[in-house]
Amino acid sequence: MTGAEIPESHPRFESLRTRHRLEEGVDRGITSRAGLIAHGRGEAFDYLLGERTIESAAAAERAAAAYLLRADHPVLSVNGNVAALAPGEMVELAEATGAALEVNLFDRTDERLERIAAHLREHGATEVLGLEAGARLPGLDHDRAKVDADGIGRADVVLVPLEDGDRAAALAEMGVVELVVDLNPLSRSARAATVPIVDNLVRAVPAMTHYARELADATEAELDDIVESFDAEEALADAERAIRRSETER
Ligand code: PTJ
Repeated sequence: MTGAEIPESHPRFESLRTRHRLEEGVDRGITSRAGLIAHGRGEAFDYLLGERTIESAAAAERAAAAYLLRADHPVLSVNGNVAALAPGEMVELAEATGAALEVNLFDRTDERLERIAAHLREHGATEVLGLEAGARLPGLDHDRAKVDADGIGRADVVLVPLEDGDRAAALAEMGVVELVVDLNPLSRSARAATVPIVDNLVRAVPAMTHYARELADATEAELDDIVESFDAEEALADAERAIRRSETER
């Protein structure tokens, strides 16, 4: 059965459709093959969470939106999985928060960078950073350290969905506010984050856009309140409890 043929009545319709988007991403040279493996890991956690946004994740999404709205130079980082799963949704979040979009790859090739940038433009992006990687994250070897000097290189707040642990730690050490979407609450990325969002990217990005629009007219003081009342450790502990207690029968 191909993705196009999955009937909507199928009990695992959403999950299968999401998988199919990643397969297409690999076929189009956007997603790496390792991205499929990473997705499988994410799926397992999502299954245990009941494939829903738990309350603490919704609070994290609202805090992330507030951080993005308060920022001077917010950047949304896009890798091969994000580009396949939520290209239009990332463009909408960028518009709702005034953030820049930067393609930033773990497994960096010029071909994939360009394909992802073109894919984002097809989904409405006007400017895509990351092709000129004039800055480096300290303490990382090889190409994984490369970032855009006008993007992550000078950002004060960065959204990094599905990031690898080393780079998440390097960004955290630079003092950047890091908003991490990762279904694994035990991952080093989630633990390095200022705001760990333990939710599926396909739910988390539209949710952040929703909160950003809702908070568009909020005062600085209101945004500060939201940011200050968010507790990252508690959010991680809550997600871990929800996964361990999982009683979902499917
Ligand atoms: O496109 P590239 O080259 O930048 O590579 C991207 C991947 C994702 C392959 C790369 O960053 C990688 O290897 O990541 P990891 O170290 O496997 O981490 C991915 C994390 O994302 C894991 O903790 C997964 O549980 C989680 N994850 C996978 N799919 C989703 C997810 N979290 C949220 N939503 C998802 N859909």
